[in-house]
Amino acid sequence: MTDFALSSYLAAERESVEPALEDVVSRLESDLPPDVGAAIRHGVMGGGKRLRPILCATAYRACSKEDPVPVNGAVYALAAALELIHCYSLMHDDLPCMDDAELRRGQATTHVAHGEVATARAGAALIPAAALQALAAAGELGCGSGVAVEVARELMQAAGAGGMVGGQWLDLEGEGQELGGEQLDDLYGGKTGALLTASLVVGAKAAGAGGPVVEAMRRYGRAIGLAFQITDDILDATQSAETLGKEPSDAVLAKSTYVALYGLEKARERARAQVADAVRALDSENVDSLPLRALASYIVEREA
Ligand code: GRG
Repeated sequence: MTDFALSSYLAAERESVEPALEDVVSRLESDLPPDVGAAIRHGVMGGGKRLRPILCATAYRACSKEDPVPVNGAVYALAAALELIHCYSLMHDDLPCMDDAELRRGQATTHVAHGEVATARAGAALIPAAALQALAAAGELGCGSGVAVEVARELMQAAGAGGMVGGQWLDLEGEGQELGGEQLDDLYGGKTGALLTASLVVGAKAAGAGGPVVEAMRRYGRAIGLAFQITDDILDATQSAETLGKEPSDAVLAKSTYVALYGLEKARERARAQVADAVRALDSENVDSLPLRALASYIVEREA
């Protein structure tokens, strides 16, 4: 859609995200029992696309009123908070009492490598760590205390029962059942969409964006969140565990998916329609960001 060099952008962004994550993980390791620290390192530093922190940092830059946007490492400290929640969710999602998965990001899942007890504790420790990380980083970015609290609240609301945790409940309850389209949209909006949306809203709020721009970023986030999960369903149905670096598949877990409900081609169409809506959301508030436009397309074109 544009000649924006997204793969170099993503690689450079990942290089900025990793040290921010390393910083939090080493602090947590020094504060927590060694087995919990080791499980946190495994679950957080073991790869991944780092999409949520990249979206957060990108939204921050897109919404900043400063020109040029000052280079400030605290943006990645803020962005890291999103990845801490994401990583905890993957660690807990893989536990035997949930998806019982052994492979994630191309390696043994955290409980396989470090045991269920350490993994449960590590995941739990990451939730308050993420809230504190968001508050501290917002302060470092120069946000006033009101904005810093809003940023942390946005993150915790998205992570909670009205967002990701609620979506996961629906997901677990729906195993073995045939869910309808609306139910699947609710499930995906919570399980996957809430944190992706929060990534954008947190970045926008920390940059001082006003209400209409924040709402445009929320709409963009919801749209790419749904497009992301539909694409996940398509990849799950069409790629091997080796390519995806994770198993078991949705079919093995008897989950309802967009592919099962609508078929591959309709699922692809629906994902593309969400990308178009995401771009319309940017246009509606003149958010002029090549990376956000390119990221929306990447969400549906990615191969893993
Ligand atoms: C106790 C009910 C209950 C919930 C706890 C476990 C949990 C909270 C939530 C699970 C949420 C979850 C696993 C959602 C899936 C989101 C998703 C599509 C993950 C894959 O994201 P990618 O592709 O992964 O960005 P990488 O590895 O690239 O970071």
